Amino acid sequence: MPQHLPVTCNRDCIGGCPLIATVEQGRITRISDNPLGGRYLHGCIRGYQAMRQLYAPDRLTQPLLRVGPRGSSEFRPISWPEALDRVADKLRDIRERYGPQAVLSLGSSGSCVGLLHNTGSLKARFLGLFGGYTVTYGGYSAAAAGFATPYVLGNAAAGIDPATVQHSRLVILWGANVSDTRLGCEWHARLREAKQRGTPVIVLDPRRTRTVRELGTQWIPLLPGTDAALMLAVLYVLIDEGLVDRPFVERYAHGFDQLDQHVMGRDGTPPKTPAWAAALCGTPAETIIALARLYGQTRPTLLLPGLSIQRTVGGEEAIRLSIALQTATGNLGRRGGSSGALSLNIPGPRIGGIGAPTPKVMPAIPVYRWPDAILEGKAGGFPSDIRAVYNVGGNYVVEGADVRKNMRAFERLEFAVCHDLFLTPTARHCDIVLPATHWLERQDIVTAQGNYLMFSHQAASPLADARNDYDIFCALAERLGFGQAFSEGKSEEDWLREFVARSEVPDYEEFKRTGLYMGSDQQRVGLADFVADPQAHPLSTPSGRVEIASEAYARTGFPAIPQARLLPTQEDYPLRLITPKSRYRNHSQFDNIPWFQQREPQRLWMHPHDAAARGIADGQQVTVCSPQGRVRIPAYVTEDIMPGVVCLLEGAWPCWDADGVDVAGSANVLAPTEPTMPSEGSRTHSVLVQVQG
Ligand SMILES: Nc1nc2c(c(=O)[nH]1)N[C@H]1C(S)=C(S)[C@@H](COP(=O)(O)OP(=O)(O)OC[C@H]3O[C@@H](n4cnc5c(=O)[nH]c(N)nc54)[C@H](O)[C@@H]3O)O[C@H]1N2
Ligand SMILES: Nc1nc2c(c(=O)[nH]1)N[C@H]1C(S)=C(S)[C@@H](COP(=O)(O)OP(=O)(O)OC[C@H]3O[C@@H](n4cnc5c(=O)[nH]c(N)nc54)[C@H](O)[C@@H]3O)O[C@H]1N2
Ligand SMILES: [Mo]
Repeated sequence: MPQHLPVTCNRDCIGGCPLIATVEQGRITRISDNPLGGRYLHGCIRGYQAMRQLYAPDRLTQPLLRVGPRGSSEFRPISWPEALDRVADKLRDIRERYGPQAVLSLGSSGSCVGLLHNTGSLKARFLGLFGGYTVTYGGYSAAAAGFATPYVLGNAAAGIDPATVQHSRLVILWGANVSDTRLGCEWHARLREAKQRGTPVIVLDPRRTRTVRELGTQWIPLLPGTDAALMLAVLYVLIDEGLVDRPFVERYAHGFDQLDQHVMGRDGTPPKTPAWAAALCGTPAETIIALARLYGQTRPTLLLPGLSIQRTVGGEEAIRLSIALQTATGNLGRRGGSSGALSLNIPGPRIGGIGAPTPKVMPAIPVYRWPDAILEGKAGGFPSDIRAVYNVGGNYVVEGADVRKNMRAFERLEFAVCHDLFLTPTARHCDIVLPATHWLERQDIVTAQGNYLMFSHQAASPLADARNDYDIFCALAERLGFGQAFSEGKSEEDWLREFVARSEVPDYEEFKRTGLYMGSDQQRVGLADFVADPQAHPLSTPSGRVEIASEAYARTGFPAIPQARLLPTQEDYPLRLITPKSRYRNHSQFDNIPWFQQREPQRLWMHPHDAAARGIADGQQVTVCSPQGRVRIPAYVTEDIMPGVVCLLEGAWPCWDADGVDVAGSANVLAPTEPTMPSEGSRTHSVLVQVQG
């Protein structure tokens, strides 16, 4: 008899999905939607096909010790006791000689939505009890938004439940490609329904994406990194045509006048007219005017920014402006509207989790600059000199900007250890690689981008000698003398029961049986209480209101009001490269699995004008160059991308030819580690390149 077990991906698509694994004779034969998820909660290809990752022939089965140069695949298998002894000894030795801050913690997104099997919190717990470490801050995903948003909205939860789209009369997907990137398991079905209902869904993206085709009613192309300029021009039309909701602005916003002056050019800068923006964004002025009019005349409007618009140079300002737009149009805190902040910040049901202590020694570096921190250390202004890396749930040699620099940084280390399922390029740069289990091989509770929780059963036995990250850390903690503090003597099941005991979930067994717990309110709107009564529920900003102008932000050295900060192209590098997500990968995951790789071969998207100017034909091999490196791959000549922009989906594992050119199409070979400021965040959609046939 086949068994049907509720499971949920524990990976970084910003939210899990309720799924069912069918197990026949000890083998998972199918993964499909959990029917309790109803019409709206669906999985995607990476979940339905997760068996291909689970049963991949290149899964790591034993601990490995490096015997060749860093980056080579020369390892020899060693036993678990030997591997654990070596790691514990080396960590102890480094702590004694240099102090705990010499260990840099890397990775976390591998399994990042599980409450127990969480590559971020387990590592933080372990290294915290170890006595400290150098931590990274900011995150690759949303450093600029994470930095800028509190200046505007304080620490309020500003997201919305996806079900509130039912009430929207206009949807603007500003750089969000939910058909491929999901951002939670519900958006796709909710937006498809909105489109079917006749709600206009406008997508602003340099590419005609699957989202444009499946969910959109209009595609507005714009040059990457120019969102702030286009937003300013939308504001210009709103102000000029009297479409700003003045009573709303008076009541809820602080400093709108200053932005008004800037937009209208009364502060000595040019007016931010649609024609002004058209020249910068490559979007016709009439299109901007029509967008602004429709937006200004339609309530409620949902503006959903993608994370992409803030992984650009000046991305901080794009997010500040999207909040300003939703405030100016009176859509913030209203059902069917949104705050314009990244939608991700609305808490799910209350539940416990495995905590991590904050050690006394914990200097912090911006994650985007981790290779610089290793290479430059204190002499370069970083807070520590790093000698070792502990990597769990990350493949940062590939995912961090500037792959060559990342490799140089690893070469500088005395010691590097990682847990992973595969011998990734990062694992190849480590001294010891410990084989970790897949999420289908352990049970956990998984959080989501919505008011629900999922229980994920163990549906397969751990492969060969692979171990749970939790068990690996328990064994190491034991050797380092803090075993009891790490595990508290608890098993996996003990932890999960305890999390539920600290939750609003009424019945552990029932939750485990169904795999899904739905919070009672699925129509939550962040900031609704503030909008209902701003005196009783002020924001935690200095003014208690939405800070369109922020004096505190001005102290970071950037203007108090959001302004467009554009990256000019350079003569040698006239094309703008964007590096978005592939539908068939999670960052670098699945790139080693042929079934996924074949579905979307790495190609350089290029507009016919740019191709013709260089004598490039579709399918032809091209070389993409930046100051950081060179990539050689086939061109994909298509009108689905704007002229002046090229696109290489992120996540391919690099593969070098004899001249040091990457022939796999690994986007970060081309990206610099110079961050966007003041957040020091990633800017991997602001890369300048040249392309040659
Ligand atoms: N399939 C898949 N889904 C994922 C992930 C994955 O690896 N694979 N990763 C998850 C994670 S960790 C994150 S952080 C999110 C990331 O979510 P996002 O950052 O939103 O995803 P991206 O694919 O980088 O970009 C989304 C869209 O923005 C467009 N774009 C690029 N630059 C610009 C710009 O300057 N302006 C505008 N308007 N559009 C621009 C791209 O063409 C793309 O279609 O996705 C999550 N979902
Ligand atoms: N050019 C460019 N670069 C980018 C981005 C971009 O858009 N463009 N996106 C950025 C973003 S938003 C992010 S979040 C980062 C993500 O960067 P990474 O965190 O490096 O992402 P992954 O490639 O998914 O790496 C996760 C690793 O964890 C392993 N893993 C999975 N599950 C487990 C587990 O349970 N235990 C252990 N021990 N390991 C596990 C996987 O095999 C994989 O090697 O990349 C960033 N890099
Ligand atoms: Mo991310």
